[in-house]
Amino acid sequence: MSLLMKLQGYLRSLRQYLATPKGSFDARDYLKAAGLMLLSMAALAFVVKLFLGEWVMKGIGIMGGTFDPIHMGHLLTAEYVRDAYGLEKVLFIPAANSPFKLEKKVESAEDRLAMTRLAVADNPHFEASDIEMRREGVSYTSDTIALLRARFGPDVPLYFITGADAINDLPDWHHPRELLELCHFIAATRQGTALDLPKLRAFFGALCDAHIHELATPELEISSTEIRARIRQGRSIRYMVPESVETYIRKEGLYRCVME
Ligand code: DND
Repeated sequence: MSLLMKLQGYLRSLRQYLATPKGSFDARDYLKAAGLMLLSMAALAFVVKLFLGEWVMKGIGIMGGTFDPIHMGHLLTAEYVRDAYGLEKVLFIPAANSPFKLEKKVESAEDRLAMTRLAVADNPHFEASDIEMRREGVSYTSDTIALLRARFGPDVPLYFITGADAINDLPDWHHPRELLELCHFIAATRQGTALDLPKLRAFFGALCDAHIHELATPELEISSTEIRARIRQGRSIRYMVPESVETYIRKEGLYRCVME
């Protein structure tokens, strides 16, 4: 029996159900009516996915960083991008061993993750992820994005958020082409930083314009380096980091003796 005939059968049953005094309605009719309802719901879901797919599938932002410590500049940029791109959420991923900072002395991965968790706690769209903390070795972004792509599936757009200064070095990252094929990059442009498009186009070709996007974000000239220096000098870091992060830094005595 064709699908159309089955559907006509179900419709007949439904009409019959509505027209029949309820006492004479038997179990098979109820089953048919339930089947019809399920079929209608499946058809509706299919139509929504087909026509509203782009709208339904909101993107996921990924803010990777050493976060030593995380500060208001990171948070403001992430929120600005989230709002501009209508992202469902932004994952903050502290790097266990940041590829370009392997020689650098940084606070422990646990402390940086704890500060990241505190910093994002009051934003329902933000989430701290320990995905890089659970891996041994260098925290290559290409490995992280491959894992996230597998977790979220092929259709959900992934947006890696980064400062424009960092994105100009993208050709030097681990497996840069594979990485850029798997996700989009949002380059948050700040004062004094601009995308080096000729360099990026020469390296990535058409993928550059398709997957690298520039977004002018408000400038908050804060850096983790400055925050660490101010802590060593006994100066205030209020309003540079969330209050909860400052409390954690003071409580754990971070950055007091870490020399640059
Ligand atoms: P950083 O060490 O620069 O992080 O690392 C950024 C991300 O790039 C991490 O996920 C790294 O694993 C990844 N990376 C870098 C190099 C090579 C590879 C991967 C590879 O796979 O080969 P920071 O904590 O210093 O900064 C985090 C982000 O915040 C950066 O994108 C930075 O540009 C940005 N930022 C600001 N944005 C707005 N306002 C401010 C900012 N200060 C830093 N004031």
